[in-house]
Amino acid sequence: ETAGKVIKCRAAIIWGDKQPFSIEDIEVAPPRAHEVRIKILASGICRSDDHAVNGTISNPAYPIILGHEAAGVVESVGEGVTNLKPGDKVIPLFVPQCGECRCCKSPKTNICVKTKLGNNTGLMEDNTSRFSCKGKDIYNFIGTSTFTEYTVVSDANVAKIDASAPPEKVCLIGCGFSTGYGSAVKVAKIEPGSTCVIFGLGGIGLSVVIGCKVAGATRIIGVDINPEKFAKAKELGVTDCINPQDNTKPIHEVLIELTGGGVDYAFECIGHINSMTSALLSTHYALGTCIIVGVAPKSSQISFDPMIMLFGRTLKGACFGGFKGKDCVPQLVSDYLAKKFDLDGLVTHTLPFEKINEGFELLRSGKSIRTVLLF
Ligand code: PAD
Ligand code: ZN
Ligand code: ZN
Repeated sequence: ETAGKVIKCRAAIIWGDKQPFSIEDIEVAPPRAHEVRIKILASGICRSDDHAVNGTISNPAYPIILGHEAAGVVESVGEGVTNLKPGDKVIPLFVPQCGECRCCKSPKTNICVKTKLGNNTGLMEDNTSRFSCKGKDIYNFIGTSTFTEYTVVSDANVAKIDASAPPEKVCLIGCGFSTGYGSAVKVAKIEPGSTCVIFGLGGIGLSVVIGCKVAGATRIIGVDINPEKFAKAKELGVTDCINPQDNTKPIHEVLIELTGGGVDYAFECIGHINSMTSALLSTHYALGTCIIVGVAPKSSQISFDPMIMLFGRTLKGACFGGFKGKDCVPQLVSDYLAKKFDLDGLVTHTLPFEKINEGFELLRSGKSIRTVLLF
């Protein structure tokens, strides 16, 4: 019985700017009102975690526990938590769903006012931390923190899932898979017969590919500077692979020629401002839509001739594939179990949690799509 008590366990801590992960013994305090303590079973490594390590995106002061793509089991719940109980299998949500704010009440967005993306305080709602190590408080990451054996999240940041779901696979529904898949099926709402291009064939881009395929796109073009990504992309449904470095012409010109005037849908899944502009320019000038999924470095700016928007192109962006987490994550897990889509191919590596630094090396060297850490 651990309920109500401090739990001593291990976590991967980043102590300072650009430092490696350090496995430490930590203390995890019991959940307070409207909080849930979760035993993490599996956690994927996403490029957004690496952005946080590098300071590419804004993050709070160190020390911090990163990680946001996981599956686990509820260990205990705080006062006022009525919809979850110990033993429930869950996925933590980095985009919460409080159910009460203006955004949550609108069908037009999945963002909730409690979302910590871009303004990560690293603290719980009462401005305190549940993690400590060597007498120091440790910050959390975008309402989740999953590179730890136990975490505490707000009850707005957790979705209950089917008890039979394999955590080492469905953890990807906590970020990468849903982000890409939803960008295709929910944000773009691709029609059958569409032509699509995906810039960046990592975990996010390949999940867009899976969504394009499910939605019935007939031409799916993949763009990446790492040709080692092309074999898996083709397996998942990409019809044409292009390396921009093999062409002397700008990539958008290549794509406009290849598609007879531009694509119906372009997805930027890298996080580079230049490829965001290329993606926009590769869409058909009147009926094309560009969706920005990649996270660009903080304070970057894009400029383009506004005339390119005048004939009706659409430019959008989305977090977490436009899915409201509590409403959609349980269904996505059920759809996975019902084999409506297959995400197993995205998991190229599994490692014991202690080897987290090795997992990040696999991502940085371009060798992995997703590495899943097992606890
Ligand atoms: P990843 O590193 O696995 O994939 C990126 C891919 O882009 C790799 O295959 C690279 O080889 C390729 N690439 C790099 N530079 C170029 C270039 N100049 N031209 C073409 N290809 C290139 O990352 P990921 O798939 O985990 O994440 C991709 C981005 O999406 C990243 O910026 C991440 O922070 C962002 C993201 N957004 C959300 C969201 O909710 N919007 C969620 C999760 C991740
Ligand atoms: Zn992510
Ligand atoms: Zn809300």
